[in-house]
Amino acid sequence: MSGNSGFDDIGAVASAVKANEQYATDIFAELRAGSLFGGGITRDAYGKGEQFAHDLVVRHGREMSLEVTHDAARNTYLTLPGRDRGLPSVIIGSHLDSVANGGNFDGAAGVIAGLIAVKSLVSMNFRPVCDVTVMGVRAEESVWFEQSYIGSRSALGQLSSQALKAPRIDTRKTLEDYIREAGGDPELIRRGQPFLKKEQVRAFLEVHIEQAPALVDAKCSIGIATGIPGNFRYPNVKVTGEYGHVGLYKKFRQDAALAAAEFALCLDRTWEEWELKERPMAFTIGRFHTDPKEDALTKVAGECTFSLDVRAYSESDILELHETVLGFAAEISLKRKVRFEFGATTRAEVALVNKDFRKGLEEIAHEFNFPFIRLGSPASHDAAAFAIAGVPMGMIFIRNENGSHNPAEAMEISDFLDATAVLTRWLHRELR
Ligand code: HGY
Ligand code: MN
Ligand code: MN
Repeated sequence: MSGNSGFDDIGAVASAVKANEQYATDIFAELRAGSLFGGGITRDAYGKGEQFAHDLVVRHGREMSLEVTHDAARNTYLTLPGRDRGLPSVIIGSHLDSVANGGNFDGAAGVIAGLIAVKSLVSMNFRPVCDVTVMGVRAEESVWFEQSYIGSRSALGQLSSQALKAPRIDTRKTLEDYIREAGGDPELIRRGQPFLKKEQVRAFLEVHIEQAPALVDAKCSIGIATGIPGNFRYPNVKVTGEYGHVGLYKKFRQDAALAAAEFALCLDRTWEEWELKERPMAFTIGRFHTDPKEDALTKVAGECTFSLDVRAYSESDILELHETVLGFAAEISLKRKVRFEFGATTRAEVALVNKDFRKGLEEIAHEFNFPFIRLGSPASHDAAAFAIAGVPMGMIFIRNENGSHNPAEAMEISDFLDATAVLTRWLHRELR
């Protein structure tokens, strides 16, 4: 009995998910315990921390008798076979790496939500019409190799061969060497050989913590995504001026630090103008420093480097912001007699959520009486890589306190269970 016939009681879905509260709590605790390095949570891409997380979800997948597979990038796939295995599958997942000294929920909550959703469906004797795969994605955090969507783009045959050459910022070992040592096959990735062909994937659904306080403000446990911002990044912008004596008169200075600071403030003023015009964007200078070998209290800085991430929700806005950024650099270079070298760059396109999925998820939130808001994602997510590759995607956000990419990142298990119940019900409703 597939448990699918005429079965509309969403209460059964809610209680099946709720019954897994302790199980979910225990997995998060196990995950935290195995991710503690240097005092905080660090699941370094293709390092010990991320590998621990993949081993953990594989163990739980095996205990649930799911089929375990990996692809050339060593992404993890845990599959509940469907009634008709020839049909395109549904993939539910997120990334298992974290930033250094980050939180326990960024990415991992989406993989554990997938496990709980499958566990709940199985407990209801529900057999989906197609395969449902929980995916643990590799190396989503760009902090490690300064490349976007490594694991998901590899799975979809869309990772550039230049990305494979990228060194990890702390060890300088290349991505391809890490993939090889993890038992993967960088050559297959270089050839753009997809493990996931878009015609074989019916949907990609990602549950993820919000990583900003909109849901806390709105007093909602969940949010339904409308889109994921695209971005352009320059990890190492270098401004070169001239080192000089601390007493040098202003008109003779070629001050790299002030030039970089002026660039940042120009961009901040642009952000304020866009906010007034209700044009969503964001920019982040996460690193900003003079050269520690040369800088000094009594020297005018002759060099300053900084990282730049600029994101927005339409391709035309991204292009406009890119022109704006280059314009500021040109203006300030002339004015301060310095040189801006932007260096290597990466780009991720804007990704829109599939409208039918969004509507379906909102209907289900109403069914459960979960108050929710629609949200443009503040962060980028693997679901964007799927949408850009032509796989329809949807996202459910979980309210989380204290933001993200910091050790104070928090998430209530009850909010996690609300998001998981919506995910489970979507699978149950769409795949009967
Ligand atoms: O860039 C992002 O927003 C994601 O956290 N990697
Ligand atoms: Mn994330
Ligand atoms: Mn993140």
